[in-house]
Amino acid sequence: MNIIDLRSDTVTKPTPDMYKAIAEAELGDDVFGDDPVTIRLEELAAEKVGKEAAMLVPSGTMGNLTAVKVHTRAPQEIIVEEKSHVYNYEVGGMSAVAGVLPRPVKSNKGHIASETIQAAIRDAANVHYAPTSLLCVENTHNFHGGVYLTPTQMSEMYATAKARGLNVHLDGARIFNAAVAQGINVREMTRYCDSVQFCLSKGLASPIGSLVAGPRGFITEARRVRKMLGGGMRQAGIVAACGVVSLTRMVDRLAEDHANCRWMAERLVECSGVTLDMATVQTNLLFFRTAQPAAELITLWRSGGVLATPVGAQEIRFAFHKDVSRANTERVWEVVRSTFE
Ligand code: TLP
Repeated sequence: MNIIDLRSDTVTKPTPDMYKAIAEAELGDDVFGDDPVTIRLEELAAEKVGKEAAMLVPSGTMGNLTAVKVHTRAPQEIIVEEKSHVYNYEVGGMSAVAGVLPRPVKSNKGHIASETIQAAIRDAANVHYAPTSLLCVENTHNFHGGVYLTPTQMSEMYATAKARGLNVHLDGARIFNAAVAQGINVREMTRYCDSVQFCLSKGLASPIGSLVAGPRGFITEARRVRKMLGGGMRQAGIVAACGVVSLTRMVDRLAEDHANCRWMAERLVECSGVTLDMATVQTNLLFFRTAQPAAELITLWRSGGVLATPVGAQEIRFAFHKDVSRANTERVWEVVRSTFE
């Protein structure tokens, strides 16, 4: 049986172009700084997000942790959104490795109000406090349903943070989904952050890899932190070759994932026993609540060849990506609808 895997957009397999690029990659040693394809990818990435420099890391988690460590000095506080990936799904690395204390705050689907940021800042003048030095934002916001932040929302948060002397790190794991969904250039959002992490290994279909981008001095320091974390890769061109394909040929295609996601949402929302907020259906992630236990449904669907992830006792996420075609989406609907009838 052909398995349709909606567990995550991280499951995508490399494209034929990627295998070809791997085979043709001229390799060096990236810790010595002489791997040509990695250099090319980093330059391309920096240019795409409008920053001075960029650095390849093995994962989004390492990218976020590296950025947090470079931006902060222990013991400081950093403001994080309460449902953010960096706060909930990165094993507390920011505390274990960077020695910082996260201060989680509420938001409107990832958009943190100016007053909320102001109220969360711990002033260095108070001897009791670990002073705040960084604001982390996430775009698209995974656990708010894959919703995007607009340039206006990003600029508001950035202005508030900068006025109080904070830096802003953007977890832009899916920032290209945010750009494609809004029909804008990714730079219209990344200009409102000091550093950004984005993933090659999600909708952009690379097997491995993320980039951290920011000012040149920031990236120089980030290279030291990456080495400390064990993320200095040698013939990294094997990975970077795929990344170049991701950035040059895989971005516009994300619109297909968004369309498949919407197609499915429009049908699921009509099912009795499903609660789904259509306003959150903006990119490739589809979250919905179910009357039945999520684990039961997921087991049933697995026997029909459909894999999905529970995100709560009665909540499920479907992630659409390049290995889920419209025909696959239709088959998922056939499998899923039968369990709701
Ligand atoms: N997200 C994964 C899981 O870890 C939940 C997924 O399937 O969505 N930031 C955001 C917003 C993410 O969604 C993820 C991965 C990361 C960072 C971390 O990236 P990796 O998995 O490369 O460390």
